[in-house]
Amino acid sequence: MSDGTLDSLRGRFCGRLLTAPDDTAPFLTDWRRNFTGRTLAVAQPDTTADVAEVVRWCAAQRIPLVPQGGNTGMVGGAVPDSGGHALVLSTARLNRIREIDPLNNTLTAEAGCILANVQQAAQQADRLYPLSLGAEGSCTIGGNLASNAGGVQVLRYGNTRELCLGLEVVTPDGEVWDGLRALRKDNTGYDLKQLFIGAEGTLGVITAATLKLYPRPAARMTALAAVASPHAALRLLELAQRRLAATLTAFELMSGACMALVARHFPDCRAPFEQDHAWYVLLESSDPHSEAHATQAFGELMEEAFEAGIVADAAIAASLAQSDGLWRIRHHLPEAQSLDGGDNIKHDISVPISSIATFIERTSADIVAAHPGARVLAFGHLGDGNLHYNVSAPAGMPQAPFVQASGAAVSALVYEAVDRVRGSISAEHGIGQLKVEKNAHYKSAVEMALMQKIKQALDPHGLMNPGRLLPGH
Ligand code: FAD
Ligand code: 2HG
Ligand code: ZN
Repeated sequence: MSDGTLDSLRGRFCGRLLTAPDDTAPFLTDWRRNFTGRTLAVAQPDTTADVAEVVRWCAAQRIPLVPQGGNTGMVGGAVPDSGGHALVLSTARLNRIREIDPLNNTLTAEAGCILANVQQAAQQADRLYPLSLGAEGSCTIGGNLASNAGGVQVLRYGNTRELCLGLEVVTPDGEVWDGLRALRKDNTGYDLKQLFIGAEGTLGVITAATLKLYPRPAARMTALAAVASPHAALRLLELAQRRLAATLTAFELMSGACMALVARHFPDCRAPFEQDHAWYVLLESSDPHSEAHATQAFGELMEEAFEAGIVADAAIAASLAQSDGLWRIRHHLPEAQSLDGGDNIKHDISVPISSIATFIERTSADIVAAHPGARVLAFGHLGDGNLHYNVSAPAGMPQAPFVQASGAAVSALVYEAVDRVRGSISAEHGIGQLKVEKNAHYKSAVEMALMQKIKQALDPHGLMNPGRLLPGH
């Protein structure tokens, strides 16, 4: 591609166009440092009209386009391949909150808005935008939607898919679809927004979204509970759901090995218990009534859990600061893993909640038998049946040679176990470039063919994030 051709783009849109290697470098490697690509340029449009201009230019020149938000994705979906022919479209400058309607409980934000800023804007309007995850200080609304992000409150509020009422999208031929409806009921045909949510940028560029807001809870209760096993954690989940009903907003599982790993790399993030335990649950309720009501309901739950022998020890946060302290342990887990000798073998899986405990028991035994010394780091969103079932190199060994030698065999073992219980090989992180083959292997031929037909209909030239999500594009 000659500079002259890029100049034709430069002259037509008002955003920023980065071409110097130092400027484009941060956009070319993913968060886990597994994938590094090359690019023609990074375009940072300011408006939806400018996004459309870039997409039309790419369509005319047959140039592949890779949408990128905060680049915090776990599957390499937001970085280009090594060919250097693709243009990266960064949404960083599409960062305006267009409207908040407290009575309708909706907020309309542009795709590049950082999730934490949207949460804050909702809070300033005395509302809650409930999507919450460890990367919320860097990830964007567009990236959340394109990957249908989950996070720690899915149990109560659903995935990003359930939090979206309307979308604005630039289609692969550069048309703008204004689907920014703020309606909770709309039965007028195919629900097109759902096609773009979770499509990982393969069907178009999301430029704005109308999101659901909720009343802010009157009180929040957080506790860290020590339990003997995942079976005990499931008993606690059942009890918590019975006692707290819809006020139970988070239920996270962490193994003792995970807790020790975080404490090793972040010494101020440790469980407030005198002794170590095999498993931990971080649970939270969000009560609509009052502090007193929340304290009583939560206290009674923990009392029953102790009396039934489900919980061995527990720390209930007495202040917002203590609650944040408990969450800090949980949210430092992804970083602690990468500080532990490099990126490990990750499996973001979901299985029926009822089979989780047996799954962990059997699969961990199989892994250790086949790969002596391998360290299973199991944690995740137990209330959603979503485990981060990660496997690290034996203690003292760097991750890279272990992943290279054993990664494929370990993953095959895990995914076969997932498949046996009709689980999913990607619960919330998506497919990106990491799991394209695995996804095609485990999905039925009929399902893959339907997805290919949709891709072909919307993006016949295969220019939108090619090689991601679907094979052969
Ligand atoms: P990016 O990484 O930039 O992009 C992700 C995908 O979306 C790519 O395929 C990209 O091409 C596409 N895309 C981005 N913007 C657009 C757009 N405007 N239009 C079309 N396509 C677009 N995920 C969870 O689900 N739950 C978690 O609990 C969770 N925790 C995390 C914790 C940490 C510390 C980190 C680093 C990541 C975590 N993630 C989690 C992974 C990640 O999915 C989320 O961080 C987030 O949803 C990605 O948003 P992003 O803006 O960074 O997207
Ligand atoms: C989380 O829940 C993220 O913290 C990342 O989804 C999980 O590091 C991981 O595997
Ligand atoms: Zn997660």
